[in-house]
Amino acid sequence: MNDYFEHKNTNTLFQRYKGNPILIPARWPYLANATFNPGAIKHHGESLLLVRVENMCGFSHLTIARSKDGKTNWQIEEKPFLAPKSTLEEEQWGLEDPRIVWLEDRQEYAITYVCFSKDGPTVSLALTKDFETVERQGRMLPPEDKDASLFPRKINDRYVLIHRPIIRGEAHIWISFSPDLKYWGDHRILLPVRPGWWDCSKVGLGPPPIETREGWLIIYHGVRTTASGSLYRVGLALLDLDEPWKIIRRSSHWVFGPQVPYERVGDVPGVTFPTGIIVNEESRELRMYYGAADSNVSLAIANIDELVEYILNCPEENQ
Ligand code: BMA
Repeated sequence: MNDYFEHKNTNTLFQRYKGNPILIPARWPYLANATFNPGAIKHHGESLLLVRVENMCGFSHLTIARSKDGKTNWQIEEKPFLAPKSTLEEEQWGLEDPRIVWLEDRQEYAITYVCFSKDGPTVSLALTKDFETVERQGRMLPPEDKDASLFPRKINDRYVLIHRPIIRGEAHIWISFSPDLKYWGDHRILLPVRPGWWDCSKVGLGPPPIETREGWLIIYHGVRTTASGSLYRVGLALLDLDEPWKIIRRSSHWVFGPQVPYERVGDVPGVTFPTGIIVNEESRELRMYYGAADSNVSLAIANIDELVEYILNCPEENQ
């Protein structure tokens, strides 16, 4: 707690793209109330976003948008890629907030997304090789669970999942392990909420973990409930490469949060909710795609080495 007056300005780590918001419901090819919280991945040289689209019944589905430069000229598909199936109990109230990783060992993409129904939110897994056909694998863990992503590779021969169950009303980030993507165990709390801090009410993983030489870089959202609603801001953590349940550092400051009108005005004001990243290994540019105010998709850009340097300089005791 000795860095209340830290001098480095954390507000400059991410730069908002000048053309924000990049995707809005008014430009959708079909009627939509909100377009937000997208999964992101490079596919055939293009940036692919799997966007959460809320329809006018208040239920969400997931639709693909592609762009050559990742910023402009988004080609939005006319039909959802993943829409709730009437025969699946867990999908009755819609599909939300996908995260995407490329699983090298299986040569396919894994999409973890939230299924909503009267049972509460749960995380389901779908696999695709081409973003044309998709195979649902069902629920990964019981409700209530959200904000989940696989790591992009096995660690010590096990798949690893970060997720956010709510247990006894507490919303901490957990980590779990599986030999086969089906049976999960070795569950433990990874990043707890910090009473009193900006991330005191809830925390949840943002985009998938990013492998760096120094550790797995984690971008997460932290929530504080205020008199006029919830504020969703963004923090960083760094996990040990081989033992990812060990936290090397956790930022004491938030590094990104609602500031500009398209983040402060919308269906849920005061929300910045990152769910997708695309990293350019050569230029070191990290593009963070996020939902703003539960209404639009926006983009913020950082340098990955600067993020790692920043987190390594955060004091150890804030874990
Ligand atoms: C969370 C999720 C997100 C949403 C956020 C802010 O609980 O449901 O989909 O963006 O709340 O409303």
